[in-house]
Amino acid sequence: MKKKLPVLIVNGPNLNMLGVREQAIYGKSTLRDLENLCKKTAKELGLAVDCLQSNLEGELVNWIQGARKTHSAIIINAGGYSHTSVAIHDALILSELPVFEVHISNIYAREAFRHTSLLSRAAKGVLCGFGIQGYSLALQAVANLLQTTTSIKRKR
Ligand code: CA2
Repeated sequence: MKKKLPVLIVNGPNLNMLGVREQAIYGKSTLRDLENLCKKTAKELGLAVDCLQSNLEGELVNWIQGARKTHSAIIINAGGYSHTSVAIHDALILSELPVFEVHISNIYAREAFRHTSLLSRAAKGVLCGFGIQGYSLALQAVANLLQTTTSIKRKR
């Protein structure tokens, strides 16, 4: 059986500050906890993950572009760039990979400027308000999708 490519998990600006401040909104978990949860969930699902975080928009774009041939799917929380970045939207479309967008908080229960994500049009699914558990749910969605895709391919 062909080995599955890893899933790229991309976190954007300020997510390196998780667990340090604003615990009422984002919870107590740190970025390290979040990444460990992703690795544990991925292992249970028979997937591999690469976890990256950057505060720089261009670096996020470069990683997404690079994932086209090396990864099977992208799970992204682009932080504040979700609400502003045409460049990240375009890179996600160009990647031609299945994309799941995650937000730790429920962006619709917050300030109006957080209610629109420019990235959602490029996503197969959006999870928000589930805390860091949202990343596990997104990995389950990826696992289901890849299984379906593989079995459809096998049937042909
Ligand atoms: O809810 C989410 O996951 C967000 O993507 C988090 C972003 C925010 O700009 C989005 O609107 C929603 C912020 C990243 C985390 O910022 C922190 C700031 C201080 C302390 C901890 C995290």
